[in-house]
Amino acid sequence: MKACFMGLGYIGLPTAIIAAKHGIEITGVDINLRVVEMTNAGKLHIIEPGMEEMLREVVQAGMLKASTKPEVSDAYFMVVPTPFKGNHEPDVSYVEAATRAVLPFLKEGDLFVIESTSPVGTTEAMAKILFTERPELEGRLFIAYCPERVLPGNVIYELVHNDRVIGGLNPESTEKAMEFYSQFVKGKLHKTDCRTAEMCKLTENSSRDVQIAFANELSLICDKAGINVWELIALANKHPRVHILQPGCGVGGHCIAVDPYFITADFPAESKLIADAREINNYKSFWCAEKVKNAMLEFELKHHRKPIVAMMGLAFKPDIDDLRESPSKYITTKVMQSCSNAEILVVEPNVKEHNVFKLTDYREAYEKADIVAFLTAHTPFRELPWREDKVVLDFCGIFRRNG
Ligand code: SAJ
Repeated sequence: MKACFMGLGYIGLPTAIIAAKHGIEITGVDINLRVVEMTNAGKLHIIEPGMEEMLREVVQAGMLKASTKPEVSDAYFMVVPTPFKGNHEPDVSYVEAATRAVLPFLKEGDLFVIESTSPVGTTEAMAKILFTERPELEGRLFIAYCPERVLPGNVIYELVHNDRVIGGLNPESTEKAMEFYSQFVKGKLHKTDCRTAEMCKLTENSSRDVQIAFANELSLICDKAGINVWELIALANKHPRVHILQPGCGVGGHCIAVDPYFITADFPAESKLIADAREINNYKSFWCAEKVKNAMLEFELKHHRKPIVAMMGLAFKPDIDDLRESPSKYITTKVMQSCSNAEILVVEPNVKEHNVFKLTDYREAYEKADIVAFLTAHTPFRELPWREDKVVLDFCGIFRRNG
């Protein structure tokens, strides 16, 4: 069987690699030439533990090749980004472009699957495009939506072991997509229709966003009330039916900070809680930036000199190199913009070089700084000793003390 993966990003590439390892001949398509060249050279352009060896194996075995153009296959997978526009309206133009790119290659009996997170109705909309452009294929293609659920950093395990929801345009399409995924997914495959599958993905990430917003709201309350929020949550979670998540410096990434808008944009009157959670999580980043700026002012008043500040972490969550939609990056930028003459040391141990930020080693920055703001809870930061002589703003619970 041949399959074509449109998009070799954080999800498309690992899925293509795992499918190739299970005997499916893969063409991986990306518009970025560097990604194509690196993939063909067996080099992973993302950080994902264990994935590079697997990539090398499937490339050497001739089971995966990357290209900037699709090839005739039996199944086509749209795994491209779905960002939002300035007004938080979802932007499905990449899904549409990928759909149009595979259009000329489609033949009777082919499977067409969208994995990209998409607003409700996208699969039907893409089916309409396919059948308008290729009317002879109407009723002769299998079209389905199957969202991914993997957690970056644990992709090899989760791609295979997580349950998947598969929603076809019709029951025959669902069955055909189930057949494909059953080749490499060990988790359960759950059948539904495409609208429910689309909404299911948005629901999963909105649910997490709402729960994190609750933790972040608690952190704001505790800061005012003089209560250690980490201790509070640990104690409340001793209740058998309470499972509060951890506060942080906001919610980042390209999923949880984005997907809820796909619901609020289409159903604004009905999604008040989801919209509020987004606002709370965004506000938390603003609040953290203000905290750092205030600490800098206080330091200057007390010591009659400008402080050296360490901004610890740029990635959107611990132990990854992904800076997309990162609250830490937003906070660092805000602080640098409003305190342009202060010495600000930017730390991100998972990135070697950055085109905007000059990066400093985390130990050196911690040693040198008067004010240390922990933004991302990277594991190496946890080895650092607590220092009474510094102002430590522990936004992500490195020492489990309030910032
Ligand atoms: N965060 C907190 N407190 C927490 C947990 C997370 O502040 O207790 C923050 C993180 O620091 C990060 C953000 O939330 O900034 C998102 O991180 P995450 O680990 O919750 O999720 P992602 O974005 O890496 O992956 C999510 C996952 N979805 C759910 O857990 C419901 C993953 O399973 C999805 O596949 C992925 O989105 C996706 O691609 O949609």
